[in-house]
Amino acid sequence: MKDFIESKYVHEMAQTTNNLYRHGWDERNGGNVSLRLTKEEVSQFAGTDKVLRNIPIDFDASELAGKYYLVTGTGRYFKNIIEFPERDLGLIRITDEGNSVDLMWGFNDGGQPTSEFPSHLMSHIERLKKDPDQRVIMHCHPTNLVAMSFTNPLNSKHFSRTLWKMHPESIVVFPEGIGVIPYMCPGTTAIGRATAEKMQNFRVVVWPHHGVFAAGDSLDETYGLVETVEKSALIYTTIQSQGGEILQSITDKDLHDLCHRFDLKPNPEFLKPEKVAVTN
Ligand code: 2HA
Ligand code: ZN
Repeated sequence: MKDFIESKYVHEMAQTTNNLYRHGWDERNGGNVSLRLTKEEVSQFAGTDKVLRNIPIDFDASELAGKYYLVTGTGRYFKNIIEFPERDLGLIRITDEGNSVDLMWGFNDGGQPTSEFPSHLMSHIERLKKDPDQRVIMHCHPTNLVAMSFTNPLNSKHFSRTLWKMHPESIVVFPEGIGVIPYMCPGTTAIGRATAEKMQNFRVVVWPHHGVFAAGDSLDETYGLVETVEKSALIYTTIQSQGGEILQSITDKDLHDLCHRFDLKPNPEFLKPEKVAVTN
């Protein structure tokens, strides 16, 4: 029986956090990722059936009792996870009471889950209601998308349409659009609640002046979703740096053609042209 450190889950988590770092989206201890695993998946590996220690959490996660998550540690640098996975990652199981987690593997220098873990769990709860295959919550700081939150109205429809029109892949990859919340203090239950509420309808939620929360079935798919959003934001930024004057672009008719060609069910409200006044 292989040890959990040799599992594809640890390998994929180390690769993904390394990619996030190398993309420049997770400086220093920025960012956090959680991946839900099943009991069957976990029990194929040695050393995952013993509770190493119990860690209290600041949130009632009883709805997720018994579920396993591989999660990045608080204060850890994504730059380092690939080299020290057993120190900077932890495999936890939510206790029946839901006010603490049992550590089954990792965090071997006394570490704990990310400070955003309550926000992750709140989002996991919402995404699981939508689709039982959703396993990943990913938080990172994509530079161009964050920059857009200083120069654009903080409005879900406006952000979604702007990004859809920057590249034809956008509406294909996020036909439901993306959600935007107001600026809020990170690491709080309040931002977790606001994010989870948007997660009822979107897989990507923008945290203005900070970053993004994204959800998906797998680490690859969630990473690809953020990549596509950020690529459109980069094109937006590049247009601004070329003077900002748009001579020709992807039109509303072009969006409709994409929906038809790729059999998309886009957010019908976001397909309609924007009025001048926008609200969240
Ligand atoms: O984990 O990015 O928002 C560090 C952060 C908090
Ligand atoms: Zn952050």
